[in-house]
Amino acid sequence: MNKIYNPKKSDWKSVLRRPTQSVADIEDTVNLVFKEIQEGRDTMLHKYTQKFDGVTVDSFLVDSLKVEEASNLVSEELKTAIQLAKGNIESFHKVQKTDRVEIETSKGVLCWQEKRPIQKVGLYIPGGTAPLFSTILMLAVPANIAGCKEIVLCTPPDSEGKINPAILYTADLCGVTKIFKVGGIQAIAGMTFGTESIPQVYKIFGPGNQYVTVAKQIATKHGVAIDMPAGPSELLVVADDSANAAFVASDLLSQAEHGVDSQVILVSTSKDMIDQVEREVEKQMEALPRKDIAQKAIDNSKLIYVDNDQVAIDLINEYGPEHYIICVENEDFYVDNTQNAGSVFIGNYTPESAGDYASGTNHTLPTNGYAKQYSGVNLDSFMKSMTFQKISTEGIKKIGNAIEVMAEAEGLQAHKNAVTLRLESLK
Ligand code: HSO
Ligand code: ZN
Repeated sequence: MNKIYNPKKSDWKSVLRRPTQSVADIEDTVNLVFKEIQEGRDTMLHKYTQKFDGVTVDSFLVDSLKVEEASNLVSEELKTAIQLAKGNIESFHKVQKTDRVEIETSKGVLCWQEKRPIQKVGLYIPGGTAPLFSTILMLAVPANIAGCKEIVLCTPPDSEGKINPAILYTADLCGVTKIFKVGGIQAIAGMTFGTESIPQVYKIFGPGNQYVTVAKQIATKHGVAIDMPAGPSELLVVADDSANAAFVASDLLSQAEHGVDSQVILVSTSKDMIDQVEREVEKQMEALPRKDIAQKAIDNSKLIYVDNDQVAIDLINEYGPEHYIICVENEDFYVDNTQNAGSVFIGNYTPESAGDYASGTNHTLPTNGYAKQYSGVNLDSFMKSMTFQKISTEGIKKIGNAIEVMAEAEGLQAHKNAVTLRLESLK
């Protein structure tokens, strides 16, 4: 781990730099796959599933019988755990519902705003080294609460053409309407354009590798919205002597095991805590099945000592972590002054894993510093705000002249006429 003591402000940028990924060469591949799938639809989905996943599937749509079978392959213990998590995620996302807001801006001019669901959404769940069925809870549960009509899920088949039973079980439990056995760029392209099998959607959610990430960006050029620009997982912990070094180390490792490009950072006003955490990380690492992955991420990680809380909070706000754990005596200072973070975990008994799985908050969060301007996925991500207005004769008399004068000044006579005709009809 890299220890850095009192970095100069002018060095913060380089100290906090994330592992970079190059997208230039990926973009050409993605554009080609998009073009072919737009034209060749299912035929091209088959071609790319063979090419990238090395399997042939007879049908992309997973039939309901297979989904039922999968349920028998998931242990009761895991089902109970998933149900507990679902309940908490449901509760937290239900309270995010808002009432319509309404005001009579001028006498007879009634304006209101309310949220309506995005009708068709697509969820992408990666395959690979860890089957992240927990992400289905984070996406399908709020999609359902929002009232999305079509909730499509795409996930890649394994080398035998199968999907992990926990993914199928969770998707079914959370009200996914259709599950498709297709992954990578081809899945994103399929949901962007629609094929014979896959419906076209209006917004695509979910994490993925670099190819999926670039594909989602390309999808936006074809009129599809996406949840947010995604990147490797990140965790920043701020800890002082009141923290438990073993707990802190376990949290850092929990994110490090996601991928070799994960980034974990400890910020501390205690040199002793930094040394203790470093020793604990080394100790706990040994027993991890995903040690090889975690070790690479830990090699890039940083332990940063700063003199005082104010410098610490400035540095943290400059970084804008995806996940942020606060284990300090002066907890309120950090909580109140945090400006940029995806999700905040407070106190010695609030591991990030809680938010990853079961406390109720969403784990689909802005990475790469995007916490400065993006929110994590929440109920609103599945809705759009619409405005409505109704103007009475009294109302148009009240604001009509202002509209006429402004339209005239912009040189837009037809706009003015739309009001003038009405005002004259009322004389
Ligand atoms: N920490 C990940 C989510 C996750 N962790 C899923 C475990 N499973 C990104 O927020
Ligand atoms: Zn995680």
